[in-house]
Amino acid sequence: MSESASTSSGNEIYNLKGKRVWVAGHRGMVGSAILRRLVAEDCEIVTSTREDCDLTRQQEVESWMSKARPQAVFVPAARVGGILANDRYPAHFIYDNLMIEANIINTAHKVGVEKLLFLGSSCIYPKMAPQPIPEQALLTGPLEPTNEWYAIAKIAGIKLCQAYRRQYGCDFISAMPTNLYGPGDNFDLETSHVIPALMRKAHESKKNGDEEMTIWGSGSPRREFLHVDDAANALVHLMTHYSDEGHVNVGSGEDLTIYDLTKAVVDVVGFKGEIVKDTSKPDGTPRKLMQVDKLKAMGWQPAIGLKDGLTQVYQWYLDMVAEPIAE
Ligand code: GFB
Repeated sequence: MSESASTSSGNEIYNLKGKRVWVAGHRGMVGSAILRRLVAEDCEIVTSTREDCDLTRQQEVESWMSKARPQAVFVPAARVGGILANDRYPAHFIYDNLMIEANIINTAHKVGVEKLLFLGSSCIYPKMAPQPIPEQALLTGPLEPTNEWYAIAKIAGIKLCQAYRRQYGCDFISAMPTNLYGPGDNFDLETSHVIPALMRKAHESKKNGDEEMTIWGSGSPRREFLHVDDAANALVHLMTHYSDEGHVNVGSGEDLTIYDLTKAVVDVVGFKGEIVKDTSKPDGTPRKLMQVDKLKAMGWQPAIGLKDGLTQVYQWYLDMVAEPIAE
């Protein structure tokens, strides 16, 4: 668990102690971080596997939730992926995400869930949003084309929470995390996000004795990163301290170029070769640094700096995924 994790204190409006809490999507990187964080909350955690309940199927979700009767629900469950996966599989990204969120949110209302936290992503904002991006920038301009399918589904999720709050008085809230990384990430080079991809490329290039490694795009886009344990801490903080219609940004408040990120990753991995740019691959949105004043005003701070976070995740990768490097 992150050192930032702490049990909720002052101004708490929803106490998780003794509650039945469902983390939908607990096997993913974010879901498993929420599980680790919830240990400090003294609640009863319930989980479901795909065999118990396929979240894209309405009947299965209704039947499972009616039996499990969760009082609080976290919704990190989603089809997620990096820039290329979003671009290549638009139907998967829009359909699966719409189904998952609509099924869970509608059923949460039907079975009387007390509190629900839905997770979106910083890609919901317009491609040319002001930086840092305030929550109010939502729906003020065109989206980044490589991920508009995912973004539209996630915007629909925010609107579902708002609609059920307005019409039925449900205490459903939404959080929009920035680009997350951490243990349990996807290291597949085609479908992953940038940090696991760079880590794997640097590791394999070092192992093979290559003179260079290739990154996608120009290296100039800027991204903000947050360790998933910091994100999980923020999400539990929101669950226990926030109840309103507006979504809340979750980020570190700092960004860097992809080229500088690459230098930080190769430094952690110990790859000494050249960094080559493949400009046939997309850059995506030029910058998406989120304004996190709203969350910080509620008493949350990130605790894991990027360098420490990368070092920890590389160790996890070495322990759990990588082929060792023969010395
Ligand atoms: O992490 P990433 O795939 O997602 O890419 P996005 C971030 C930046 O890193 C892009 C560059 O400019 C990529 O071109 N990059 C450089 C690489 N080398 C690599 C590499 O080897 N692999 C990958 N994946 N990128 C996604 C969205 O956007 O982020 C989703 O598509 C979602 O909707 C998610 O919001 C958090 O930040 O561009």
